[in-house]
Amino acid sequence: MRKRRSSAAPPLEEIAGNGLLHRRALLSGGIVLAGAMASGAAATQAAAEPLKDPPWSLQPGDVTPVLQTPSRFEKNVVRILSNPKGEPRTQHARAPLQYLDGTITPNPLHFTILHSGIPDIDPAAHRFVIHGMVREPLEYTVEALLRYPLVTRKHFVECGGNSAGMFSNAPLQATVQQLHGLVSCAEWTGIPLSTILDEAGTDPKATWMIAEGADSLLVNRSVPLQKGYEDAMIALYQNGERLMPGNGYPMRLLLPGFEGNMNTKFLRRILITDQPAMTFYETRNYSPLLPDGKAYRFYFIDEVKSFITKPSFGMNLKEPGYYEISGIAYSGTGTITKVLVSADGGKSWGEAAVEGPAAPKAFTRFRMPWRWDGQPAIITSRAWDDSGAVQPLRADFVAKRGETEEPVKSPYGFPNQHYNSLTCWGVDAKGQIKHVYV
Ligand SMILES: Nc1nc2c(c(=O)[nH]1)N[C@H]1C(S)=C(S)[C@@H](COP(=O)(O)O)O[C@H]1N2
Ligand SMILES: [Mo]
Repeated sequence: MRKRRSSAAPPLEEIAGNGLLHRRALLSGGIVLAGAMASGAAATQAAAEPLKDPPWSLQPGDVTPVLQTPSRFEKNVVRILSNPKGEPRTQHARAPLQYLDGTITPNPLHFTILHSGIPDIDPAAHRFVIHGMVREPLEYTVEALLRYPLVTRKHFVECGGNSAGMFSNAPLQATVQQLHGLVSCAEWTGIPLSTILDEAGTDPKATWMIAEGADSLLVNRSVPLQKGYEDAMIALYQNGERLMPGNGYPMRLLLPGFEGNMNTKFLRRILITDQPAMTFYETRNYSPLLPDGKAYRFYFIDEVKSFITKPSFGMNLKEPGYYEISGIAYSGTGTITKVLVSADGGKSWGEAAVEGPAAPKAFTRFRMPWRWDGQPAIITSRAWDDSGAVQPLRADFVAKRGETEEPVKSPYGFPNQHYNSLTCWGVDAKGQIKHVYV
């Protein structure tokens, strides 16, 4: 252990079982935490003559490309495809959330679900139409839309089928990416949909809008018109650049907090009506099942949820000592206000540091200092939002929503949807991490 340089440094106060430390330790500067680290886990003593020149310091580097890609040493930070051989069907690409930090998913790594591939849309030829119960049906080019006043907001998109493997009655030994990789968060820029609704003039009797994409299945969903006036957006930019082709280029509907499938990509039509359309994707694929055999008719909101990304399944703790537990929390009903972390499987909890300011309906990063003593531990997280919603414990969640024998392998969808209960990582005495239920 290194000697503390400051006697004024606050003590590493343990606030919950199995070595969870007060989040204050994260703010106290490196010194306190360095004191908590086992030697070798972090910095080591520098040699008297440090830094020999490695090969890359001895000659000029590569020529600058017009488009940057990540270092070749990060080549495992890629998405996992559900159709790696290019099978032509619904294609899922899962985001490697356990290798990312912060709250933004880089565009090449944003998850995608494509029910009929990525259409190669020429923005100059694309048209968007709003019609139905409106004063005046209107047609827009992309160029015209780009001249409207734009807004920028950070929001997550999550497939209703994300975390479907968590319905399995035995914990699947799988990574964060495999279990929870159908969610991502980006800074979206676009036109508030209310601007377009006002311009077309919706009929006071209208209550729904049917959004339709320009891909070959013409994927469509019914959305309450009220959402269009609240915070819906026609998104044109994703993290500062035009949308990725797989995320809806040249424009998509963004419905903050509503399940991914409703966020129509390649948006080409909004039909204003006074009833839902009962489309394929809202009657068959995205109707969560209940244990009594009934199903939710509409289940729009991705509810409050969190999971630990680091450390997690697939990573091992090298030795006892200091670790930062870190993860993401988000909620379709508001802004994350609190995340509790446990290292003893939920017997005791400590409040994590929440990186702020937290944005509504967006990823919020939480961090928790932890001193692992080398004994078995179970780490997990639980989130709260400003609407008062709290992430349900697994027993309560399963009682209400059920679990399945084995996750059903269906090319069409998921055994069930909208899992938002806890994820628990069991650390054994060797530092190996398993997925466990408590
Ligand atoms: N036109 C169209 N919109 C679509 C889809 C699609 O295949 N076509 N997939 C939907 C599904 S199932 C989800 S979960 C989200 C995923 O958004 P992302 O691919 O940008 O992450 O887009 C939705 N919008
Ligand atoms: Mo989805």
